[in-house]
Amino acid sequence: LNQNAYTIWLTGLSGSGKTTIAQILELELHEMGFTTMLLDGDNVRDGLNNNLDFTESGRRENIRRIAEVNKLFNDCGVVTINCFVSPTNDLREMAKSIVGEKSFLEVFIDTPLEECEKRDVKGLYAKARAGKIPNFTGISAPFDIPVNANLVLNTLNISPEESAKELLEFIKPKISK
Ligand code: GGZ
Repeated sequence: LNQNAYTIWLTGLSGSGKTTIAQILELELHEMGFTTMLLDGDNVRDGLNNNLDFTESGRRENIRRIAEVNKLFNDCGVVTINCFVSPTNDLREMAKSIVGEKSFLEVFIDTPLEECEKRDVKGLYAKARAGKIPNFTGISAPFDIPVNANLVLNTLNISPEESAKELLEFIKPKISK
């Protein structure tokens, strides 16, 4: 494989745009000939991690297993793109130490809570406000501002395409052999 295996780790609130940006990035990487694996709630929390909840310990185990999966993919040369809320610096640091610091790129998708709540694509914020979803990040569970992000993408005034482009330019020199 003509690529350096890296773990690209997108952190941010529900509805911040992680998956949208990741999907565009993945297409662009494919066009450039990279082999990638995109991991998000849809293919991880519904399968491998379908016995985990959103309590602190549930999230910790979620992120631990995901990080171990990243390590496996990276070990066979695949660039991984992750879209997980991973709400605390502690969880992100755990993921980084499992994957290995040298191959971990933390990207903060910095969309303010007000904007995510305004979008409310899946109606989850409304449900969380109504008390129907316990431990909802940003409403009834914490989200720490990342202190160790390698890149911060502010999505308020730029499109997902532009964010993906910025991310691509940032990672290209690192993942290209
Ligand atoms: C946060 C929740 C919750 C709670 C369900 N808190 O917008 P989404 O729907 O697709 O992204 C959110 C996803 C978060 O799962 P993660 O595995 O990324 O979380 S963590 O890293 O904290 O383990 C949201 C949905 O699951 N969801 N309940 N209580 N997000």
